[in-house]
Amino acid sequence: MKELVKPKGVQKLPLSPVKEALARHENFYMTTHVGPDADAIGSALALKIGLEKLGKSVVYVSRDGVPPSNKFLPRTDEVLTQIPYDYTYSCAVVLDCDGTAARVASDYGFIERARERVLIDHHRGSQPIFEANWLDPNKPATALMIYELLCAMEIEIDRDMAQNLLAGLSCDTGHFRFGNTTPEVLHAAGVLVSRGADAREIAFRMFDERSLSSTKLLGTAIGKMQVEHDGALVWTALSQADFLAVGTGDESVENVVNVMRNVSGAQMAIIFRERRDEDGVHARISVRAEEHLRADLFAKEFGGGGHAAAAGLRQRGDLDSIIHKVIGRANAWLEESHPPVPAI
Ligand SMILES: [Mn+2]
Repeated sequence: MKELVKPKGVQKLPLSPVKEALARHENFYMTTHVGPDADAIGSALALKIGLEKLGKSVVYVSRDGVPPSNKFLPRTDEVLTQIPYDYTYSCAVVLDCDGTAARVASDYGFIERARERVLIDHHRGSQPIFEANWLDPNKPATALMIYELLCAMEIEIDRDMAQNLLAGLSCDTGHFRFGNTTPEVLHAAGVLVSRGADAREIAFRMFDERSLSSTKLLGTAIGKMQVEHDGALVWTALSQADFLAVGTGDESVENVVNVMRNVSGAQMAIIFRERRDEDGVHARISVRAEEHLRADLFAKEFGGGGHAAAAGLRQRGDLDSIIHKVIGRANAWLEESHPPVPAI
């Protein structure tokens, strides 16, 4: 497979080798990326159900389990955190990640010892490292690739598969709001709804539902919001005391920064979350920005990373001095020009 590796790092490969590999084997070991989202889980469960319809056996292992907001998806009880000790398989299937040991939510030995390995992914930079690879960075979601694969394999999509695939499409397109909401995605979504997928339930469970304590925390965050740079920079900070006052952990504020990003005129939004652990105090910082502002490069200056529109970083020390440093840099950042987002 080595001759397929192009130096530029972006791969687009056809689906037929993957289709043929899936047809060749009867027993599969499947896994997805660490910290799985609905695209990973939905894609894996839909393909698992589809292969089982052909009489094949599939074990899907995700070491990190299923996040609470995705537990409503059908058949998530079939997601295992470890492989059953007596399970044997000939083919390993890795979905929605680059298939490297650092990214998969599985002991790598279980992938290495398969006779043949299959990789299906839409992330930029993924390389064809397995025997059969279908890589396409132009696809907005792995769920769209699985939908196309199931159609190509002429496997009927039932309600459980449809719900899992629609959740995957919804996850990676921000419920059909991001720029990657292509005609193909909307067409697939239409077919999936016609097979019984419930778009209302997916929108509510994955995007709108919020616990009472998290809703209170949103109020605190918005109440403390600061605006600088003629409204281009919006930021807020939540202290450990703010979290304790509403009784919630910091995982429930991920969407607060998106609310700030939606303020008219805001080009960059930043949230600081103070955490205390055995090593002392640190802040987790999330950045959202217009793509030309390269949130990823901003975060990188502080040892973080991410995407052009969404990135994160961590800083040790006292919250006020971290805010001073990061907001000071953000004000200057808005004045500077940045390298364009690399094209696919
Ligand atoms: Mn994905």
